[in-house]
Amino acid sequence: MHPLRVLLVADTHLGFDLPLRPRVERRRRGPDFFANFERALAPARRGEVDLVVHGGDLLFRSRVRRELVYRAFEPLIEVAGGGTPVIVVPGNHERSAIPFPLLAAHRRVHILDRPRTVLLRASGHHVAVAGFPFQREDVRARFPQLVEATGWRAQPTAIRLLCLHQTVAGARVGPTGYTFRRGADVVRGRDIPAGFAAVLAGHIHRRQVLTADLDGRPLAAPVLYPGSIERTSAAERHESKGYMTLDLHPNDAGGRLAGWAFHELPSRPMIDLEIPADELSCLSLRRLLASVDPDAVVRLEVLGDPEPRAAGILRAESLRALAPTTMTLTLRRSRRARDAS
Ligand SMILES: [Mn+2]
Repeated sequence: MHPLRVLLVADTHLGFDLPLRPRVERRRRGPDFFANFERALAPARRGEVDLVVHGGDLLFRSRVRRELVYRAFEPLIEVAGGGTPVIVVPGNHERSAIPFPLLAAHRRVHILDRPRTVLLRASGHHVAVAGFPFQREDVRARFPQLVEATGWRAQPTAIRLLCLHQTVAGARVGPTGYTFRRGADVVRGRDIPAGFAAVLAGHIHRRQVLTADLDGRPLAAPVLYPGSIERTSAAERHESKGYMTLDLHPNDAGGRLAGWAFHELPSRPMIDLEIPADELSCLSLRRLLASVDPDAVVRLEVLGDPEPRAAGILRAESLRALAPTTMTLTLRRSRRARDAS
């Protein structure tokens, strides 16, 4: 029998840098997020996967205009319409924004809007997908009861998946690899019960797979974070971005993860540039900006206080004129300059 192939995407943050009526014409990052979401779903549109799981944070924040919500759900609804079931874990950004009436019409889109277990038949397999929406309060203490509240144990299914939008202990983020350990918002590895083939998770933007708890003991099931599909902050600047596919085999213990792959998506380089205030001129700045990838997302920091006559160069419209039109440039005032102002 074929393995069950699952496509896992998360933290798409749609709507990021996508103003409805932009005041100025400059390159925005919003379309990059939509483009990568489409790229991530392409295998599902081609019928190459049996199930799609969105691990949460579909949208970039919880209060968004209705048009954006529809645009964000549309690709998922199309995938479901093509015959592939879709599971969505509500993340911290969309619990209140999900258009339930719209989705209710699609019997293949399932939202884990409360602790529950969805039973599916996909590629000949009986699959149980358990999960619950993002929990802000004390998930560490409540995790075991939340998992039990899904009702997963009542399902003697040969492939079981647990879907979350939470931090699991041992997850690492940031350029220096900060590791989450003991907070009230951090799930203990040992609290993941035996009986699942894998834990499919969103919330952590760096892609990773956890297989052991903080003491090095093997987890009852591997925890897979595909990470975000584009960089949402400078802390992610060195990370590759993408989505995952998983192959699962049935057995009498809830199934087994036979293999997984990370599929990298294109993402624009994120670059920090510095210029000393006393070297600031149109010419020097143009040269500096021309020295890096014109497609980059650049943060420019001016070290020190520019002279009044040079300060005009840092006005938004002047910066736009000096940077390549393909660049996204933001100004980051140095601490020294801020303290002085
Ligand atoms: Mn997120």
